[in-house]
Amino acid sequence: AYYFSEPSRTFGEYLLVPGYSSSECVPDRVSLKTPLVKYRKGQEECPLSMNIPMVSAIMQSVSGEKLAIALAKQGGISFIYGSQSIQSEADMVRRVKAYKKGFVTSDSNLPPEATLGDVLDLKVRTGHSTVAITDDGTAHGKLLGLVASRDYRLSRMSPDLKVTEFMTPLEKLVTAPATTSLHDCNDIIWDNKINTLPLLDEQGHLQYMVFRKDYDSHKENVNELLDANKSYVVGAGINTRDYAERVPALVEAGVDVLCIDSSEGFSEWQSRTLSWIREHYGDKVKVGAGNVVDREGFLFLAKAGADFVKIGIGGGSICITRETKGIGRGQATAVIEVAKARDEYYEQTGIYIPICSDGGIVHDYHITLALAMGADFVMLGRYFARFDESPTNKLRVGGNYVKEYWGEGSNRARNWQRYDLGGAQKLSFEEGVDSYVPYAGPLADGVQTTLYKVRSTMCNCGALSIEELQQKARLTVVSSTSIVEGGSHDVILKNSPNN
Ligand code: MZP
Repeated sequence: AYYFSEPSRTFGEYLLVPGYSSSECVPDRVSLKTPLVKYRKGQEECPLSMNIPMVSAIMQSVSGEKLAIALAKQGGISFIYGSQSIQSEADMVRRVKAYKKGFVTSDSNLPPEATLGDVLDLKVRTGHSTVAITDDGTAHGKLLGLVASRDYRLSRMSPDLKVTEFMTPLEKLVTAPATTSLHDCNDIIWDNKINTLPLLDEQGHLQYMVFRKDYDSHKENVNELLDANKSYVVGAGINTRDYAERVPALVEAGVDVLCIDSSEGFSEWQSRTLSWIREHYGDKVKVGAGNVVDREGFLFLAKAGADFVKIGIGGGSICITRETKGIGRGQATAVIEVAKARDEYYEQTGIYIPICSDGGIVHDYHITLALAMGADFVMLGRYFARFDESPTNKLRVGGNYVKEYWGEGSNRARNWQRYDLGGAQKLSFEEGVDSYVPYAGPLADGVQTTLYKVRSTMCNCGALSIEELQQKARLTVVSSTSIVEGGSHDVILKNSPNN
């Protein structure tokens, strides 16, 4: 047998040591944009990227269509669960794709003096969660309107906010939906035919529409504009058994990216699935593979043609694979090793294959740790299951609101394909549990708070982008005694149920 010389570790055993942060390094300026699929880094743009480094788990209790839309609005991507019939999975994808972007807000209230003729050539100030619309497109122009995200108040207090002079009167505020992607709006165009204000992202895709008071009289034209090609990005899970039927159905439904959903990805089954997709669709269909926990597993899937590689065995909150089968690896160690292999592969081939840390995120800072260790994005199950938009029941248990959350390897999900090793078509034993998680309200609020923490930690490390974080991060293993020191200690908590 081969023995690894170091014990495998998980996120809770690490901390980031702060680096120098300049006054330029403020959370509002941090970009969380990240690649989703492989590309020739330095030579071309990544063909599919995300504005935030979060995707939702390929699970019945997590990624339905409602959550997919809510997460896409925040700039992330859901992978619709594959443990359902091909027809119903494709229908879910189709419904997400059919959902039109845009919103109508009753309090849209651009200043009355901003007549259409005045504002044809507007530019938007970027970098803040507030967008000031001025007549000459500069900070010195005449204020015509403000578009603010829900975290407007936070950003208003930010010392870096340079549009303070535009902040009054507040009645001129137009409230846009909570979003992090407003940071990315870099262009704004008045369409003088329809009295609307489309906010576009860097790729020129429509993110939000702001409507004038007289919207009603122009409704029909607006609906036309919410036209063509403006749908949310959505992913879907596939398995290594029925891909020849499932993949065409999902592609036909308009899916943007696929992922082979398996508890163990270092297998011939995965390379067969990837080869079939390449044979039938070339590079047009994007597909991730996994899960692996080491260098060999990564290189195998990279060479087999995966567009991204997912990392993690046994670390999921509902997972009992390590207990039942004795396989797995501490998530932090797995991410660190795979990230190193990914970087070497890039140096040798010029191809950058994004990697995803899947499972085991307990605290928000674990996301930052995973990114610092080299992950391009994280996949979360428990985290998203807690929100209103997850497909499960909200119940009251012991005086508290909870949501149901069950593993794909539980008897409830019976996703035998995820654990398939080529034998009988059944789940021979359980590898997951059925559970409750504390209810956490709307997804938008939760994700924004989490990402504010991520951005803040990145600033403590002097990083304004994920790539910079990966270069600058300094990590330390912590002793079990210092983990105790990290929580509140030696005080009597006022709100403790024991008092
Ligand atoms: P977590 O975010 O709840 O900690 O973990 C979610 C991840 O656990 C999923 O993305 C998937 O990789 C994994 N998972 C899903 N079902 C099971 C199971 O039943 C499981 N064992 O391990």
